[in-house]
Amino acid sequence: MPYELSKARETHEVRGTRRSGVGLRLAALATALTGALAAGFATAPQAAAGDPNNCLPLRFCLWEHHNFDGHMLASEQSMAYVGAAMNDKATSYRNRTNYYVTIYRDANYQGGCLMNSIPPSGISAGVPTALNDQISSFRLSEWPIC
Ligand SMILES: [Ca+2]
Repeated sequence: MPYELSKARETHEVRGTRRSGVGLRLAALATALTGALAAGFATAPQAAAGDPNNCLPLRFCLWEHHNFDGHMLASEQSMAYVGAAMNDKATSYRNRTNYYVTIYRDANYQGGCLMNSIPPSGISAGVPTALNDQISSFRLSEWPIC
């Protein structure tokens, strides 16, 4: 395919203003491909799923699935409720804040700590089974709470 496209381009250049039917069709195809790629990049969170660097500096991030995949939630502050899209779904996390992050089983920091407070730079591609799909709230603090 790359060969045919470049060949069509050469033909176009040689013929000047005249374009062959094949050249037009290839040009249309190239345009369609470019559009498809642009659309792919427009939905970057999906296209780049699985990359822990989707979590930007100074944020604590939760992902729906193992290996930083699926829906991602990012926050620079405590959340008394992670929201319906992430409630009881988080499986991997990354802490890029400068704070400890304590994760709780229930909303409003209730239900007990699910594990020791996560230190700055803490990261997990998959929490232990007992913690999986449990997190409902998390709190940032200067010192570990649990
Ligand atoms: Ca929960």
